[in-house]
Amino acid sequence: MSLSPPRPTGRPRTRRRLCAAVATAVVCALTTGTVLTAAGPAAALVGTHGSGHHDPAGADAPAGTAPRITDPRVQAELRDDEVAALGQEHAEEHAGARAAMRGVGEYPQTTRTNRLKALTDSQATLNAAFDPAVFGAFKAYFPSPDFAAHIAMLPTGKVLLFSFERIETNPEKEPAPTQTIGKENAGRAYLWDPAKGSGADSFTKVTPPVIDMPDGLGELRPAPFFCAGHSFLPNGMLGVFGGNLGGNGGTGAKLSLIFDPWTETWTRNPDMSVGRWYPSVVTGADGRQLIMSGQSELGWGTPTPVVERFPAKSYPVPSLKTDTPRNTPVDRFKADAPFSLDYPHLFSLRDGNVYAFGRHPDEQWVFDPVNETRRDLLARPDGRKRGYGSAVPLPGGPNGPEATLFLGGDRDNPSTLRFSNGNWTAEKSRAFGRTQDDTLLLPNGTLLTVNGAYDIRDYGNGPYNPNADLKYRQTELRDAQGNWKLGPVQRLPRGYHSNAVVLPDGRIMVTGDELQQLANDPDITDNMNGSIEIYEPAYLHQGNRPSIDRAPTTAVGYDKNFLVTTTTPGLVSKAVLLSPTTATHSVNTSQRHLELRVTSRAGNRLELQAPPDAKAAPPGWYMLFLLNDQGVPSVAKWVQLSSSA
Ligand SMILES: [Cu+2]
Repeated sequence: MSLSPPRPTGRPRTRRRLCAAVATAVVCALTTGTVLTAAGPAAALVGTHGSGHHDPAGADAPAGTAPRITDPRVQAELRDDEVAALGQEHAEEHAGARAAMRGVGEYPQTTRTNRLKALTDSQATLNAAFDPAVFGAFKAYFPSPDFAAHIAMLPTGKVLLFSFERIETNPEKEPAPTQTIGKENAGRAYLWDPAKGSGADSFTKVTPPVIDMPDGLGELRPAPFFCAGHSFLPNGMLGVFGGNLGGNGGTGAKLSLIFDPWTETWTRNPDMSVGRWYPSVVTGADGRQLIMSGQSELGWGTPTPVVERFPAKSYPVPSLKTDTPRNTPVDRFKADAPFSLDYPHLFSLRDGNVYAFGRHPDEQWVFDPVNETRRDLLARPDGRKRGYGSAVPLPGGPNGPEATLFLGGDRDNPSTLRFSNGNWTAEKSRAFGRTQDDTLLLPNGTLLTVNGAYDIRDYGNGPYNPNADLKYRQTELRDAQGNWKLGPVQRLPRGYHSNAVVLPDGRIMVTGDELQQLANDPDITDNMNGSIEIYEPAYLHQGNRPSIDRAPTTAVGYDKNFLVTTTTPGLVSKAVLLSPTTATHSVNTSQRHLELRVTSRAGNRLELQAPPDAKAAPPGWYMLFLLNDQGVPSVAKWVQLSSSA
């Protein structure tokens, strides 16, 4: 499929603005302090067009007389309709930009095959030095039908993967239809069922609603919900907000969608009031979702300060599996969230407030969801803007998390910072700075960092060069005392649009990054566009696991005691609730780890105490693990916490 450039609709507002829109087609998103240039020698043809993508006004767009085109690649891109609408010179500029975006020519299958073999071999060599009982081990690697720019661990045990239809197969070009207007700007989604193994039949397509988009073209396509934000509702459904309207460097869609894991279907609700491309969504103690930030329907450079809430306050919170929100709108939250940078980290912490940590150091706020107010927090003391990178609420015992750890997002700085009790403190650094990383909270309370890169579409050797500095493949492990150590390497380097989740059996699923998946696809002509790798933490290599045999099958109320049974009572010393997570772009608002009080035990029966209230643990589905005294977890049972139980 060919790359669709922005289509001029009528007169451009200004020439420079339209040029900038074309130039920014080489990136799907914009980060701080980076200059991306279009890939390949053709970039020279467009001067500074490919850089300065932070400035949607295109202040550095070339002016004056363009040279006559002699390059056949550029001539091939010249479009009669653009010549007619824009004039020869300007149309040539656009043609040059498109030629640059098309990269340096074919990317042969043999290169893909050889690359994957080289990565497979080097992974095996490097990982031979890591004892699985200490560092864990990468086990499986298999094809997936989706790129998985977005991921959600569902309470059915299946994993929802969603992204977009690619517009390119050459990993030296931009594969996402961010700049595409019309039906090729389309979403797609799949379920992976780990219970069915890892073959093609373990995946099911779950196409989002086929809709028209307000882009003036009237072309139906599966909803372009990529670059949206999401979190879970109390009944296990996933609320997805925003997406890609197309063009102008990242233009927000107003979409409001629900994925129902019980019926495996999508529902579209009335639109939000603003478009959002790169918003963040968090579920609060009241079971409602707060939706913040995102570039508006006007395009990149217009992050919306408007905060919206789903369901609107006058609509019920869905808590039963059958409570599918339909015709359910958002409403406007009273306080604004004027983030200048998108995809902030949001967490609902122990006091029931929503903490909103912007990527700009001065944009740190706390929201009171009851009074709908905003208050300033201390600025982040590193004083630096951060790119996309991970942040995790730290385990805080039975009362839920109070502190948050900030890790990635700064390619030059490996320091980590903790926010707790209103103050920032330094914690131990990781081995090197990385962005686009994902850090997961494991059942035993330790942290695992996977994925990462130098920058967006940059693995250390320049933009759109899939040949990575292989250090970014290395995992990093943080013990309960806060010490980091480097761990085994994953097969693919995975940066921008990478993802990972903890599976209920305690394994880790790693996926995402369409550029690397295209660069290493063993067969680019089949429908398996992506890949999944499975990492087994050290706790799966440390002897017998506890079992959990029975857990409540009806919702558990807050502060209530409940029974579980185990056939291995001698192996059980702790019980932990771990939330299933949903993530994208290194933003994971749903992570949460609560150790439960064991109130009594007799034989095979343990009585556990549920978290005290919804502030400690928002209503919803959790994975309940039993752990031995070394932190080896059982396979989890799914438990629902409910305010009405
Ligand atoms: Cu993106």
